[in-house]
Amino acid sequence: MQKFSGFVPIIGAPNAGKSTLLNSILEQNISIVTAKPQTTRNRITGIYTKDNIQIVFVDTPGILDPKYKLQQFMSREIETSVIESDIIILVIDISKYDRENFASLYGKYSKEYKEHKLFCVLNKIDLVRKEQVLMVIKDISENFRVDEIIPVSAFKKFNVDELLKTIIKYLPEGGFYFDSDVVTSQPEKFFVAEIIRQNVLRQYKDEIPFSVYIDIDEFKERESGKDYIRASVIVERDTQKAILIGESGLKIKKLGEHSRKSIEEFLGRPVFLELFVKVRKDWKNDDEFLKKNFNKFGTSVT
Ligand SMILES: Nc1nc2c(ncn2[C@@H]2O[C@H](COP(=O)(O)OP(=O)(O)OP(=O)(O)O)[C@@H](O)[C@H]2O)c(=O)[nH]1
Ligand SMILES: [Mg+2]
Repeated sequence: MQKFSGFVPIIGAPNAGKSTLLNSILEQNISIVTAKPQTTRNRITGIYTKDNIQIVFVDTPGILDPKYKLQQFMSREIETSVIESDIIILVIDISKYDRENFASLYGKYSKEYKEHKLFCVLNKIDLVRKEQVLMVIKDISENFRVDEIIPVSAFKKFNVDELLKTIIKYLPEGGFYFDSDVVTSQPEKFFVAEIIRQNVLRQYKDEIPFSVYIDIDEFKERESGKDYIRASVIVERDTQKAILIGESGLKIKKLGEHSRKSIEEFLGRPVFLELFVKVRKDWKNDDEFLKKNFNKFGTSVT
């Protein structure tokens, strides 16, 4: 049978709902989601395969002006995923639609990537009235050239099927990039680190979550007994270390318990998780640290 396949990066402002959209399309929690902006740091592949169709979605970090080195690395993740794509999905939070902001995102991706198809996905339509949806569709179609405008609610899984059908219509002919049963190209280790980071984002307030890097020092699968996972929770300053640990170690204990449960759910088997808090001064601006660690778990798409 003739096959169709393509690379489809999902880009957009922080908090627009890109990761929620990926999870909703795949009906699996591949990419972590939180209420905080700048949740996603790496590009994350989510592979949809059905019959003769394969779509390699790539979730990306929210687009912003890099203020520190980590954000420069994050921005590069977006560029890399866009270069070799077939259709770019630009996700907009419709409840925050603003023509000027849209124009600057659009400008970048319509000029540099002329040969790509550009879809505009208006997300979070559950938060606005129908008139607002129609108004935004009108505004975008009158002022910009995009190939498709599709309103969805990634959270409520509304109209996501329609998006999928439309993507399929545009897919070029070509063989599969991955085996049919593969859902992602990241290794288990990556997800384990991300699950711990998601729990940090949810449990701690303010700047702590953004200063955390999770390193998996050991991941031993054991035939008999639980898998053993040792992870470092790396922060930038001693004061953050103290906050993370909490009085009498109560906070880190809670983080460990919650993370263990989510990891067990994800892996489908019991694990023994040990967390160690470490300080690496100002790691978010540390080129050497970032080169060595960012993308260490191989989030490359091919
Ligand atoms: N009401 C509503 N909320 C949504 C929808 N989609 C996502 N959200 C919420 O928006 C917040 C951000 O969602 P994410 O999927 O993490 O957003 P993102 O674009 O991946 O964010 P970054 O990774 O930080 O760039 C979360 O609290 C989601 O639950 C939607 O369709 N409707
Ligand atoms: Mg995200």
